[in-house]
Amino acid sequence: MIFASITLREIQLPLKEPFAISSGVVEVRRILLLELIDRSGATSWSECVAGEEPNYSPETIDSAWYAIRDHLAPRLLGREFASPGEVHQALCRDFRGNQMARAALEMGAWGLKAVLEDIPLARLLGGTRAKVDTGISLGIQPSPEALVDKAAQALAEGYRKIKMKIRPGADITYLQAVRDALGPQAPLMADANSAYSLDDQNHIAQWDELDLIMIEQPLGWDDLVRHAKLQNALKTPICLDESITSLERARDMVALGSGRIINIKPGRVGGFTESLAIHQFCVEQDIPVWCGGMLESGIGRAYNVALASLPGFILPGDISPSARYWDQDIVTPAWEMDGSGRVNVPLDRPGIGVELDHERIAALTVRSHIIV
Ligand code: OSB
Ligand code: MG
Repeated sequence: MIFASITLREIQLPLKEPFAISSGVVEVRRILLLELIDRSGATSWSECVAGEEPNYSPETIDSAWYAIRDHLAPRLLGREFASPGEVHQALCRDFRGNQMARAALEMGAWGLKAVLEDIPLARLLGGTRAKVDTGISLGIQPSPEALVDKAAQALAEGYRKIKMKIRPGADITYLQAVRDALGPQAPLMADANSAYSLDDQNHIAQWDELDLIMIEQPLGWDDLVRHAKLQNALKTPICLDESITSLERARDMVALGSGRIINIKPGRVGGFTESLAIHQFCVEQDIPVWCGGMLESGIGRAYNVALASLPGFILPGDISPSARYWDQDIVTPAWEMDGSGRVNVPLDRPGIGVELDHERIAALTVRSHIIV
């Protein structure tokens, strides 16, 4: 592949309802889309998962826009790459951090490769599943009753895992209410997005009684040492999200005992090359893996669905259908989930497997920049 042009676009896509995590709320997703055009004319679109505020990781849509426009895209333009792995290397050389910015380009290169080879992206990655198990991520609700309603509805819709966002003051009473209402078999978990410290160890240890599948990222966003101490004192497995930014961090998690499960978000780790390496490592180490989400549009979702079709993704991913987030997605067909909580991997179509709604994308675009 030879990159002839790279276009950055920002779209603003309103969520159906605000999504609250411990560190902030989002109502309208500001999404950076990339369009990569090969010298042959073949085209691939990808999505940067960075949010508007640096409340999940240090990156934002604006830092990613700048990193891609001024530093990363110029490394790719006009050059020939034999594989997305070479693109990954070119983006990593003497370049610290900015995983989400790198991932948008690197994943776009995988999408382009799939188009050039005329095969589904999931096949190119080594996916083995035709359907992926799906979970829902519920934002923090105003009351335990409101959370119970949402969780009961999700279970009725077929979701295979129900993740509930928590924060100090909205944790055990909320989770207990859902456990009591949905029963001992309900597949429940909690995600704190780094809202606690080791001072809360005794409080968190009480959650063991809730029989959660896992507790996601209770402590610092880049911490491993304190998570190891906490995991040692807990029966419930800790799943790391924010702290796993590379294969090295995944190795450190295992070496230190900081957690027992990993949520892989390709955007958080710099793309698919790193995601595949982490997946391989986790399979070897018997670490269960699942695919996280970042409120992606239908474009980013396509990449997540493809990744989640790999064999090590044995837990349901945060890969809800389009209608959970948007009145209208920017792809056709929209992503759908069947009544038993599964999303089809589009194995009958080359590339990312969905068409773009170009008119809608144009209508939602607030800025664009083309680099040739
Ligand atoms: O921690 O997994 C997270 C959304 C924004 C920022 C962080 C997280 C999330 C989610 C959304 O949980 C999952 C989804 O896309 O459905
Ligand atoms: Mg998380």
